[in-house]
Amino acid sequence: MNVAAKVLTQDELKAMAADKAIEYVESGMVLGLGTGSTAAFVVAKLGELMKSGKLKNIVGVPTSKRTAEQAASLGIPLSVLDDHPKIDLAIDGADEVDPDLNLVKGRGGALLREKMVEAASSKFVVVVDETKLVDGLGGSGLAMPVEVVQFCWKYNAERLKTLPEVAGCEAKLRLDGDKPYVTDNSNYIVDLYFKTPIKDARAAAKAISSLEGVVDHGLFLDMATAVIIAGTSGVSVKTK
Ligand code: ABF
Repeated sequence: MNVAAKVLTQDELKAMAADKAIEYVESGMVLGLGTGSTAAFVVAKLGELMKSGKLKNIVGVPTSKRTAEQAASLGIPLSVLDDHPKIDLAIDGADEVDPDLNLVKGRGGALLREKMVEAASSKFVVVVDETKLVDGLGGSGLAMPVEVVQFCWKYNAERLKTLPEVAGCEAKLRLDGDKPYVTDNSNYIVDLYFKTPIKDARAAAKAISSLEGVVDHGLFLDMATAVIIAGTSGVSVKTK
């Protein structure tokens, strides 16, 4: 009898990626804890393994208030970069992954803390399902976030739009209902939308960062050590 292959849900794929990522974790590590639905599977798995005693003496450095709450509810000891400036391993999701393992992150709104924690990590492992793979960053047509100070955000949105490095993009203030979305750092997010992939992500990152009032952006270039991709045909790991 022919048994049709089971179609996996996106959540099942995310859980598969998380299971693989947790293999990188060793007792005694300081761990950067990501944000988002895929990272939440990693935190849940970590909580289980710590509860069963298979992993011990882990300290987690969360990348958002949301993740801090989840980790605390699972009894994972938490810290901050001020007390643990060197992180052994960070595991987090992403919104887009290009063939060189450069990323767009921050659609979940936690880009600044994610970038700070992941930049301080010796290893940064990214967990995604295969829908996140793109040929070029910005290519999904979905948001590439820029965290800006609240002060004169419109002025900054206009300036972002006119940067030649991101020519042709649209810039929209992220909303939470009918109010501006406010990040954990009390800033706003201006989402950039591209019709075609960003030609030179490095130049775009530099130009965006050069604007006063921009706090950070969702281009995470040359940061990932490995990307774990869960797809219908299984889990694969890409490294540089
Ligand atoms: C975080 O969560 C973000 O950088 C990214 O925006 C998002 C991905 O979320 P999900 O795993 O829910 O798709 O990692």
